[in-house]
Amino acid sequence: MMMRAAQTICTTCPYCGVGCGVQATPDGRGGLDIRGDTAHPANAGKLCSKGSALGETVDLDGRLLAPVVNGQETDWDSALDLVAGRFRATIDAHGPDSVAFYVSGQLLTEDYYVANKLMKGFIGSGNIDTNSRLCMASSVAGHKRAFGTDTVPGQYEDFEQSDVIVLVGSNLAWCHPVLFQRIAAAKKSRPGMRIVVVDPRRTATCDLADLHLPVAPGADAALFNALLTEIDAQGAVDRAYVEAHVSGFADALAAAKESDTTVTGLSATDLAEFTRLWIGSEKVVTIYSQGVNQSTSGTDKVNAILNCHLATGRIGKPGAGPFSVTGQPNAMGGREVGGLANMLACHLDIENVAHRDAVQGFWASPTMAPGPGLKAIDMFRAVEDGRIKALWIICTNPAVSMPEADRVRAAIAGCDFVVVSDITADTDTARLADVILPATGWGEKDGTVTNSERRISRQRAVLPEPGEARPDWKILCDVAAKMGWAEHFAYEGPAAIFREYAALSEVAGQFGRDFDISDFKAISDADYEALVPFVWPQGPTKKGGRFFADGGFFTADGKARMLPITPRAPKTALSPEAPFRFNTGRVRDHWHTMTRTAKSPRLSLHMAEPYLEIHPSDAAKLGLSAAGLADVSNSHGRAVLRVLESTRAQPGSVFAPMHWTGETASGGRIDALVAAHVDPVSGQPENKGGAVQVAPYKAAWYGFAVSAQDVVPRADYWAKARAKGGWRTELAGRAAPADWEAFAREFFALPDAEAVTMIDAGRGLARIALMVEGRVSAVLFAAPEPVAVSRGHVAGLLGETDQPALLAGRAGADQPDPGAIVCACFDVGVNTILAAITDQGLTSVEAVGAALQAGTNCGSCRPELAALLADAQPREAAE
Ligand SMILES: Nc1nc2c(c(=O)[nH]1)N[C@H]1C(S)=C(S)[C@@H](COP(=O)(O)OP(=O)(O)OC[C@H]3O[C@@H](n4cnc5c(=O)[nH]c(N)nc54)[C@H](O)[C@@H]3O)O[C@H]1N2
Ligand SMILES: Nc1nc2c(c(=O)[nH]1)N[C@H]1C(S)=C(S)[C@@H](COP(=O)(O)OP(=O)(O)OC[C@H]3O[C@@H](n4cnc5c(=O)[nH]c(N)nc54)[C@H](O)[C@@H]3O)O[C@H]1N2
Ligand code: SF4
Ligand SMILES: [Mo]
Repeated sequence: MMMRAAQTICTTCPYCGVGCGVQATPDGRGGLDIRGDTAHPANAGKLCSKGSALGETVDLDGRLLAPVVNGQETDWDSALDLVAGRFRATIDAHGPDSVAFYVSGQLLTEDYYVANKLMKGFIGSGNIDTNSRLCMASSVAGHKRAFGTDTVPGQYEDFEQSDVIVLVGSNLAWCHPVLFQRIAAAKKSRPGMRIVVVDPRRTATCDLADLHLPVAPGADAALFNALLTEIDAQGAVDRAYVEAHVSGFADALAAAKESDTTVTGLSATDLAEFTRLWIGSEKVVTIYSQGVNQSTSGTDKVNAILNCHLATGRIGKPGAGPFSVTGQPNAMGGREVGGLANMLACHLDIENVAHRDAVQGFWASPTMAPGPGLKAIDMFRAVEDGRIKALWIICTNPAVSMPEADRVRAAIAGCDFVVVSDITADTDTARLADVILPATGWGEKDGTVTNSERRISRQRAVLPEPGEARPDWKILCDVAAKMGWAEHFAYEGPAAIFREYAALSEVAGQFGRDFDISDFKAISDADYEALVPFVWPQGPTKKGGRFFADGGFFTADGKARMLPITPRAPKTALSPEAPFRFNTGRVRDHWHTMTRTAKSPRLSLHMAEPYLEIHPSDAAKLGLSAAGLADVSNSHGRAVLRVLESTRAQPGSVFAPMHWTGETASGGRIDALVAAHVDPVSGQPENKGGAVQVAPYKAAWYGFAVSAQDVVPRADYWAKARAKGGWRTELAGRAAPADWEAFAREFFALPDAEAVTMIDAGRGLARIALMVEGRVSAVLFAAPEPVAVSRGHVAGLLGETDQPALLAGRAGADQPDPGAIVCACFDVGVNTILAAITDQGLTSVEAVGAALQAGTNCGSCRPELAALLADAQPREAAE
């Protein structure tokens, strides 16, 4: 592969659906210098902590660089022959529905397009589904029920133009940080703007809110039914809009009036304030995310929200509309290109014979999926019971991220033939595969993605393709060719795929669908290379902009549908065996199963361990100790998590992040505890409404270790993360080792290192540093209680030569412990910030920035700085 010259390339961030533009310049050492692209409309130069740290995640450590068959590296030709041969043989023996693809909203549109074409048009099955089933399916279904298509009506600028923003089940401050900052900036310049957050937890997003509604888990539909009832009662219905453009108003209102508002658990005052704010402003945007979608009533929640916007005609207008924010960088692109089992490309319907025939004609394909395939949860059930005998998993890690993850892991392990395409050599899923295929990753591949506001941007390669890695579209086309369809998959590159896709959208346009990018059907390779971000549609009838201000819905009569909604509680009832509501989600600086963000020490410092957020009153009742461990269990599985007491949780509800895997912790795979109950319309699982038992984890000892080399932890409990110059590992065990020094030598695999020890066997205390060539190579602190050493200080000891200072556990008075890192860009810890607040009398986020630089680069930590200012309580370094 040719090395590209070290020039700056404009590309798009591979993390969240904000879709920020990034300028990347190779640093000559295999890494990248990263800046926000000031010309990109999504972010105008800003990046969050994850985007800013992209340069630290592109090294080749842990990368999969050659095809692997049964644990042995091999060449592409043999691997592809095997994959094509096994899929062909399985289809011949058992029919097209005996195989499946499980793909990802992190694929580029061009990858997605060929995966969908191969499965639906050539293999002839609908069995291609994606992790977007766990993410966007309820929003897709809600949109289709109301609008006739999966259309996001608004644009990001609506957030800045609105007077009231309601965030429902969205932790925007952590999950879409640049959008959050756009809102924060708008509120600063127009202080009259009002922000409402609807979330059972008091999240970082609440730090910007004028009103936080701690809604009972699952009760959002009841809340929006209450709003619809008030909209009617207060005469706020837009009669003209409803008359001209909406059907179903009367039934929807009648159902709303029947609905029991008390299930929301909200006070009458809070409810009245919410309806007053929402109804009182024409310019209201309701932003929603996984607190809405990931629910067994997710689609109903979506429609309850859409009902309110339709009844008031507040849709598709500047500063007004419902807005589903997408999770993954190409969640939206996957929806457009037909990546879900129940749709065709370009928003055409798989159930519609005319649509199917048109797509088949366009593809000139030998067959066509006769109808929808299996949705994610059902797909893995079919893997479990042997109906699916060959499975190809691309760009996703279902052994960690699927509900009932232990069961899914066992199903994959038991499948006759499993192929995994990934960039990472060791993932929980790749470990189960017969064949692992090396894909090129972000920074090495070319294509397009669509963000939450329908804006299509280019991802561009800036680094060489490493080892034998190939782009995902290419791997799919290679397999298609070996299965006998070479001429249908003979693309020279992503531009050719994009042209074909744009041409197919013209066909969709003829059926009156919204998705039309036919302006690009003859785009040249050079123009594709230079493509600037644009909002679809781009076709003969409409170019960019909003939808539905003047009606024009994609239903037979052109009217939107309001739906009667009857709220339902989460499917899993609480019980004496599982009395706590189990809520799950994300942290600020990690991305999903951490295959990339865990490479960055500074991203690993914000939250270094899997944890359980629990209200202090519950922790006290259960006898959990503040920095101890919790045993979390139910009939599906078990996890062991660090206790994080916080009044941000409601009593009776606990929260755990989804990021930790079998690679990063002993008991952090929290999806093992999530029941696979799905929304009946969308098939999306209820990741937020489970039930668990919580008990203290009885450890005889706790430890904290740092090491220059990676370790294979041998302890009952462990969780490891990158630190500067090495690794840090939290440990605990049921029985203390008899000989601490021997344990340390074995643990760190340093049998001959010089040991500096301070061991008090009677009290179970051990402090051991192992020196190699006079420098600290590993340090272990162990005690019968959670080890109270300064993590940052101990991690900083690696490479030190000064023995006496080694085992103090914290720095001297001249070097205060910075505490858990709050500002990842400038490495500023919580204790440093608190000290500056007290000593210098700082009162604003700006003042903290001026004093310490914290919060002045990416700004992702500004909500936390605001919270620290509001409530100057010291926090545990274990966070
Ligand atoms: N840092 C970071 N950012 C990310 C990601 C990441 O992994 N890390 N992933 C991306 C992806 S793919 C996605 S899908 C998005 C997700 O973005 P978000 O949806 O904002 O994130 P979550 O943390 O999953 O959940 C949001 C909130 O829903 C709340 N919630 C739980 N139950 C309910 C309920 O019944 N009602 C309401 N109203 N709220 C409830 C939770 O308490 C949580 O705070 O983030 C994207 N951005
Ligand atoms: N309990 C609970 N579970 C959840 C959620 C929750 O809120 N709670 N959220 C759900 C949601 S919304 C989502 S989106 C999912 C996400 O869950 P996953 O999709 O399983 O998580 P990722 O870690 O993003 O997996 C992406 C994989 O693709 C690899 N990869 C990265 N780039 C490339 C590439 O270019 N090509 C290929 N072939 N591979 C690549 C990465 O190494 C990684 O192994 O999790 C879901 N699971
Ligand atoms: S907000 Fe952050 S993670 Fe999301 S696209 Fe922008 S830089 Fe990337
Ligand atoms: Mo997602």
